[in-house]
Amino acid sequence: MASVPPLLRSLGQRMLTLLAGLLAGAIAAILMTLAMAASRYWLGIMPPVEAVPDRIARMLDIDSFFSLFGKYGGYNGLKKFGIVSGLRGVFGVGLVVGLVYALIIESASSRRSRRWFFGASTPALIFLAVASLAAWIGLVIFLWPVLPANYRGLPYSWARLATIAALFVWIALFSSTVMLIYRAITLRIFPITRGQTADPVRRPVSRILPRRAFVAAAGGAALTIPIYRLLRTMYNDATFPYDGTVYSGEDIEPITPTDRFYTVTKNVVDPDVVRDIWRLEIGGHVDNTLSLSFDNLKQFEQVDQETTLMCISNRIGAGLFSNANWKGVRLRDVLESAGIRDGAHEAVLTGADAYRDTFPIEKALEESTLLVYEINGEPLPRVHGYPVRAIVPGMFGEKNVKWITRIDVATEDVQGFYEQQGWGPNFEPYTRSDIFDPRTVLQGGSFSFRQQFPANQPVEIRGRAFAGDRGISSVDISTDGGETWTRAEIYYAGTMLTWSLWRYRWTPPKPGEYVITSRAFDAAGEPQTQEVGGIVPQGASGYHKVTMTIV
Ligand SMILES: Nc1nc2c(c(=O)[nH]1)N[C@H]1C(S)=C(S)[C@@H](COP(=O)(O)O)O[C@H]1N2
Ligand SMILES: [Mo]
Repeated sequence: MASVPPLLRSLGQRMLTLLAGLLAGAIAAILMTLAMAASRYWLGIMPPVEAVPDRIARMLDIDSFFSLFGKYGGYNGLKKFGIVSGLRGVFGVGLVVGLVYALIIESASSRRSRRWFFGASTPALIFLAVASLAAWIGLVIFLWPVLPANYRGLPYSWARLATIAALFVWIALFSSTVMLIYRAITLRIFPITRGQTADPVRRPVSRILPRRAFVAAAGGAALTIPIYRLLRTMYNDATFPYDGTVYSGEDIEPITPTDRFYTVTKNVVDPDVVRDIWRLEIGGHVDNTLSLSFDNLKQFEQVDQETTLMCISNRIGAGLFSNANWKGVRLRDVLESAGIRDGAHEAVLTGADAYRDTFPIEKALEESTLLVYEINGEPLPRVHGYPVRAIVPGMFGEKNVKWITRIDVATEDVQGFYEQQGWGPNFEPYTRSDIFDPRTVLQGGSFSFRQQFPANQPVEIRGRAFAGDRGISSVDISTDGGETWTRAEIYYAGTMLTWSLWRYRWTPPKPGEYVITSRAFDAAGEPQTQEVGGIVPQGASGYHKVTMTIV
């Protein structure tokens, strides 16, 4: 040891203090992650790990959104990627802050400065305070639109404050942990150097305490266990298994059984709303802002209404598409009790997940636009928006905001979650029809029936037809790819707001390939367009053409 030159020795010490900084930063990041996971799990507060990807998703245009789908394995893959990047980000920030903290505290100016709590020098304290404040303010600004999220259904006005407060607590916890751990694992000594007598000011240097560092590292490692368990529980509760559930198959019924109703959600873990703390706030351009409890809401006249919902991403022949009986109250009655002021332009609906969508005030005042709490005679299940969701007939599923917590009346154009990406501007589905029975398969971009059929034996072809809130008057079927048409039988008419189900019995004359297709007419007699359009940006159009092989 004696032969190690003093310069090298102090360099070695220097490296060790940087390691101490990294360790302090890592432990602080782990503790903050635990605090975030616990807040999300028990209090429903959305941590930046989840909020930043959610915020970014709203800023992407449709093309980037879909190319990310392709890159990360669909919506679910992208959601996972978002969370994993968030967790990595937190850890990365932790390491950087810890390192910078160590550098500052071991700098010449720190060595001359006074020490405050946790052994932090003035420059180190200023660094942490400025970095924390900047992070807090920066996050509040960047995340502003998603701050009202609260996955336990804390009322909208409180939810934003709760998130802002939680951000403060998480960041403060992180910063104080960096200080505390760094202090705990290092020892300040006042080395006696040669020439001491020439310099009366004795400046401290830090030396790492290996045993304490080891204990701290072990403690940090141990904290990953509860984090893992919380993340595991939330993973099991996540939307991955059911997001994108379709209602397809040859057994489609007029009313979709609740547990088979199609599902789409932007969330990694859906809201799990506590109904007793939940409120529906009405605000914006109204005479009186309201905060309605579930019981308050039920005081309005109750309505039962069958309505079909369909996602804008539902390709022709696909199943993001279902029909149910809903019970609730009219949005109009609720808005009128708040008093809509002159100049109202749009209704802006927000959910407990800070999902937002909008539609014209005229639509909000329509008789059939509802706030519902029952589906098919049972309370709304969690995945479909418990305790209350919007039903907006004639517009794509996007507008039917689930877990609704707030409605604002706006005087200018406000953009919804998907509208911001560039979907729309028209959110009314094209009239469409498709064949579900016999079962079809999509291969290389074209549909065919899964099985072959014998000649001269009748086969029953069934399908559905939908025209938003324009109703279906009739459906034609063609067995020659659209050359000639025959009227199909509508065996379930539904209402103006629902799909109709149709069937046609056909006896194929001789072996060969036939292209079966259908075209629906809305109640006004307008035919379905045959112009093929993709789902972007206003929903799909065109005929569902299915090849039938007769043997
Ligand atoms: N709060 C909230 N509401 C939402 C969504 C969401 O992610 N969050 N997704 C929308 C989309 S894209 C569709 S298609 C429908 C799906 O409703 P469902 O899952 O009950 O079928 O909900 C809409 N409402
Ligand atoms: Mo959707």
